[in-house]
Amino acid sequence: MEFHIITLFPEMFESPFRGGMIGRAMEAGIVAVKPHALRPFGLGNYKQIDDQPYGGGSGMVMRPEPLTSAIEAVMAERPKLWRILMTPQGAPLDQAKVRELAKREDGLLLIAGRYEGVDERVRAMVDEEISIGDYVLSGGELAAMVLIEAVARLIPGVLGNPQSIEEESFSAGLLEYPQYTRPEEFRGLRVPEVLLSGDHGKIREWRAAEARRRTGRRRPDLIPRRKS
Ligand code: 6GU
Repeated sequence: MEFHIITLFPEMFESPFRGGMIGRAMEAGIVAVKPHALRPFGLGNYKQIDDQPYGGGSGMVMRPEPLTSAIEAVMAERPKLWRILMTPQGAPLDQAKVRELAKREDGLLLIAGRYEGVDERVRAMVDEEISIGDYVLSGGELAAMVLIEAVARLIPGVLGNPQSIEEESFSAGLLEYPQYTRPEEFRGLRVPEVLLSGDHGKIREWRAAEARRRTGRRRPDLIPRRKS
């Protein structure tokens, strides 16, 4: 699957994906990350990208022409890319959305805007808008990388062990249960006895109960609502 990114900072996308499982998937040809520099599409001798907001106010706004030209140039090569504007005003990225995007085999085109904003008319040029959370980043680049990382690991062949994905969706929407590895006792803290018991039914029950308890304490907003 191809991830294209339109960005003022294409070099940001080089090192983060080199190592790890995504790096390996890139070498294997399963995943490709293709940044496209926005600057050459800028206007005039100075390759201007942004300008002052109509109506006044602080901060600069990205002009529609360079973004539109860049989107059209990439789409001319890959007409089926699903276009996503990365913006704090977009729909929040969650695992359900990540799963949905992982099915878009024709690839994604992520447009990294700057925080102060892009001209409203650019919205007509994209298929959807996505945010990675309720906090401020100066640009959409890191948000695009988060999205790529989350989506790429769901693509068949990227993750070493496909069962870990099934377990993630099995625990659908809840936080993970507590995990332990060796040693059995560390600084007086013991691994729960049930995990050493070899009773797989009991272990499954314990993990499900712990996942629910932990989610209720830490993230009550994630507990599925009862239909009344
Ligand atoms: Cl997608 N962009 C920016 N600039 N800030 C964000 C974001 C995106 N998601 C959360 N904060």
